[in-house]
Amino acid sequence: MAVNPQVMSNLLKVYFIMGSTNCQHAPEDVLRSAIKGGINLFQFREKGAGCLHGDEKESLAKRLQAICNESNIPFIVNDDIELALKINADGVHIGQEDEAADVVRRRIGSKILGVSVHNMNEAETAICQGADYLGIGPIYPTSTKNDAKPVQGLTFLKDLRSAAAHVPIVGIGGITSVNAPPIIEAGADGVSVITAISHAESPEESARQLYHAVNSVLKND
Ligand code: 3NM
Repeated sequence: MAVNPQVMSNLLKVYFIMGSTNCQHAPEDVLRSAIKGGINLFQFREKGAGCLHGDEKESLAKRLQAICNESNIPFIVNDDIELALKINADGVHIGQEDEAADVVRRRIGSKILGVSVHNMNEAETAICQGADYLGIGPIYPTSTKNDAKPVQGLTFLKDLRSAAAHVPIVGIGGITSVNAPPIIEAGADGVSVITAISHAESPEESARQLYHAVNSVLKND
């Protein structure tokens, strides 16, 4: 663990994830709009049919990183540890198919490390190996990730929160401002979304609605 858990939990409130294939407009414009609406954390996830590679991928990453830097939004890179190190990103997010979390932790030093987990075993291992936060999903049906696991609803999230009171947790998969509140009530610190913001007519307004949906529950705690 490299980041104070309370600080990490606050960063997870509205966690926007995006790559060029998720956008209907210029990614830079979508990200700027989302930041205006109040996102707390950003992940660059360049995946799917037609995604960028090599220099083009790096160039887009740097442009989006610069936009995040202007607003003090930490910039996380999905999977690509080399890229994260090369451009000095603030952190990386990995899945179970990637390098083990302890190996990644040694490579990235004190950068933020997020790990996707689907059961208690994976969660315990990720925490022991140095994860700063855990991603849990898909909570609801999603068509954004081709190889998403079966929808898991809120059961695992609730069990994990009971077992680990202070571990920073974020839900993912099919989340909108309408269906976000039960995820926070179940114990997540925040929600990560792709489509709800990247495909919105106004990413700014969508991010704002997500922010209010999450905070309305947190305030009642
Ligand atoms: N990971 P949307 S679901 C990137 O279950 C990702 O681990 C998932 O996109 C997981 O907000 C998912 O458009 C896609 O549903 C999230």
